[in-house]
Amino acid sequence: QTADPQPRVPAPLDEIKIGGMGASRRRVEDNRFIRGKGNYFDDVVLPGMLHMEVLRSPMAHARIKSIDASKAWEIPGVRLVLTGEALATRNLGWMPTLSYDTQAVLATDKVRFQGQEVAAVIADDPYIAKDAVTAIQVEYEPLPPIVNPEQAMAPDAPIIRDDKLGQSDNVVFDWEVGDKTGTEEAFSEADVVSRVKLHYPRSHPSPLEACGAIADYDRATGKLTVYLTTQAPHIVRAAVALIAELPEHQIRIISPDLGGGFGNKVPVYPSYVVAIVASILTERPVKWVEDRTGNLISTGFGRDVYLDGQVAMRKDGRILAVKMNTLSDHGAFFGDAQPSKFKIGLMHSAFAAYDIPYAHLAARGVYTTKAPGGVAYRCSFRVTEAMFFQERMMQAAADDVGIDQAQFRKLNFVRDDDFPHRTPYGFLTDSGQYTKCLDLALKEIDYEGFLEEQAEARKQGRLLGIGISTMTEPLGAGNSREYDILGIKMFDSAELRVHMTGKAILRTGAKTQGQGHETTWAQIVAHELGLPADDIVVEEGDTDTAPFGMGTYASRSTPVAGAAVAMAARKVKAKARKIAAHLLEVSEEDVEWELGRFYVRSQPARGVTIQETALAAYSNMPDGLEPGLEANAYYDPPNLTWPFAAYVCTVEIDPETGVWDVLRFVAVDDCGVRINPLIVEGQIQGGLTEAYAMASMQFITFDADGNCVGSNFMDYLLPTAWETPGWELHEVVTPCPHHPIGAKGVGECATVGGPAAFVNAVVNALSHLGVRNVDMPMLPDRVYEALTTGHDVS
Ligand code: MCN
Ligand code: CUN
Repeated sequence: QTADPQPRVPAPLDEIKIGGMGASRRRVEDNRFIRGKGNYFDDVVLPGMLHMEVLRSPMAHARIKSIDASKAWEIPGVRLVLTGEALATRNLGWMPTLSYDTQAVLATDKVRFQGQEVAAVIADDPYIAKDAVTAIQVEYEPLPPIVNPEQAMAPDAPIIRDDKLGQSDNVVFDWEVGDKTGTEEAFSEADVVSRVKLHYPRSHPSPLEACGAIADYDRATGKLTVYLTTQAPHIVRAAVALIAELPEHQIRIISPDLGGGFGNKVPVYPSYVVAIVASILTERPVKWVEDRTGNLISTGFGRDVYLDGQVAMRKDGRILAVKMNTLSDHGAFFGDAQPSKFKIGLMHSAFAAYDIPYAHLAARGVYTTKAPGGVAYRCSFRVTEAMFFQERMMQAAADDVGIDQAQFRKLNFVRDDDFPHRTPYGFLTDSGQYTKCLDLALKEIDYEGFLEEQAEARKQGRLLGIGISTMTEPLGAGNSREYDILGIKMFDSAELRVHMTGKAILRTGAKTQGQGHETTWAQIVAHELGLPADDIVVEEGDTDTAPFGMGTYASRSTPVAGAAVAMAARKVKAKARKIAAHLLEVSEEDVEWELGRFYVRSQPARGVTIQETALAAYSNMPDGLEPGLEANAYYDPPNLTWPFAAYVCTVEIDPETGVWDVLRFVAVDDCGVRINPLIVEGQIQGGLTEAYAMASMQFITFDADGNCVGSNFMDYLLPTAWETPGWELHEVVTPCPHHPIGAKGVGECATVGGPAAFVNAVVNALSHLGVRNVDMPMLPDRVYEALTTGHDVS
């Protein structure tokens, strides 16, 4: 006879098994994507839907003398033809951009870039609409095109924005930041000054799904519903309310599954506005699907910035100061999507990883007759340019002062015990282990071994090179003291509702485009509450149901919305604890928590699961406590997050052709605590592939007439699995000190830090020939020119 068995204390939940923090959970959204069951906007078919096609300008710069649409009206099936003049009578000829400029919706006075929207036809089917736009006759009087900043600033340059009162040149802004006097003084005391001139070419995010909209205005209810390819649905709702003067509660923006965004789906494009107007006028749903060329020639591009940079050093290699002069080409309308306060985005985040006393940045932006947009392409508000320039300047400086490039970086890194650290341009970084990351990358690539191999190879006329790129970048805009877009502060939100059976729905103000939020947000809730991640459905992108948030770009989702998810879950947990105390008949102070379960401190076997508290929230709540188990959180982060990356790349160049091959690429990323390591690695692999694309093959150029070269995927190249090198990924974890779960953003790190590693490697392979720069994209003919002449190629 044995005594009654003691009630057994249940084994604690295994966080990884329930899909919590750190679980490499497979992406739940892929269940539908790989079965062809995604719900993209183009899959939406509404009864009575009409189709819109846009007429684009064939010229870069021309006065519009007349538009004759009579032939288009005559085509059977055409329901509406819209021109800028028709919009202007409704006060919709122009719209605001995200950078406090204006942009023509449909051109009236002039066209200002090739591909600009001039008119639109709405018809019964897309083919009629396409035919009908070609029947619109526009008489243009050509004006001189302006395809680079030099032309824009020439004294006799035509003024592109003659629509703007008081605009007497083509300058968009002159902006500066940093300590000019201190920087000048430091330069005067320097032993060595290193100088480079670089261009970061115009490139394009080119998501596989181009942009589009279905606008559906219901006259009976007054409600406007728009299915839209947007990364920021609430910003669009606010913009539509302001532009079209519609009441906000009558506007519903639905951003369905997106086939990639990469920044291309942040701006509000003219055709969106035209589709909305067309639906209001026809009282029918109107669908507009952008084609590939339209996407490449008219929507948000990336970069197009020239740099003249200098580094002042002591001869022992310590950097005393840096100077950056940037000249950026914004196209015809200043449409950068970026925080209001900063004219050239976060370019001044450069050199944040290095302990440098003084820095100064002078930035000038100019108008040209090229497409507007700017900042897009996995850039975090021009951090991509900042880090590229920084790491190219670092390599040139190391060479000029005669110190090994790895050693030179370590010499100037902010030390681990030096946080919080004020960067030379005034940001506050808070954590990092820079030397540890770089050392790991150097060890993995066998740095010393490669240098020996390189020296040996040079004797045989082979060209081997090694390039390093290290950087900390600001991700997760941002705290409302400094960050807003058009005055709206950049906080974000989450709303968590736990049903009575312990299943839950989570909504946030972010909007996934492929990053896997449906998977990772559920993991944060699983971590906080012990609910299995599979029991939590995540919904984003519908402004009628999602809490207000600023959307997904600048890798801000994890730093801001992800933090809101944790905070909402914590509020739910606090309420569940009260219910648990009631169920366990003890006071709240005596209730302890382990993952998924509350128990009585003195009697661990007496407990209730989170699911049991959920049921009680609807069936057995304590007196005086509101029923239900849900919470929302608006999160205003105290600071940006500062992930770090050390990328090391080795290449071999074929001296006969200039073709360069990546031998190895080692990436060490520190993005703090990783919610889902599998997704993080996917983000880094994708980002490195885009970095490789820009370094090797991508650029949007213009001929002397302003024609866009790169308007299709024959000219604008996307790397396939065939060209793409293999990536060797490693990690270091320095938790973010202020984020509720210690995570930092990661979505853009590899695209931001990657390009310089490739260029530094190619330049390093040619350095003994006297080459100090080859501008991107490093096409074989450019590399060949550099290696045969020993000159820089830009
Ligand atoms: N994550 C994680 N642990 C961390 C950080 C992030 O598990 N410490 C996960 C997140 O939960 C999320 C993903 O990694 O599932 C990316 O998170 P984050 O760094 O917060 O970036 P965002 O979600 O805000 O995504 C934006 C970023 C940007 S700005 C561009 S551009 C870009 C990018 O993401 N566009 C993409 N990656 C993309 N990936 C795909 N597939 N498609 C795009 O359009
Ligand atoms: Cu700038 S590309 Mo991402 O920030 O959407």
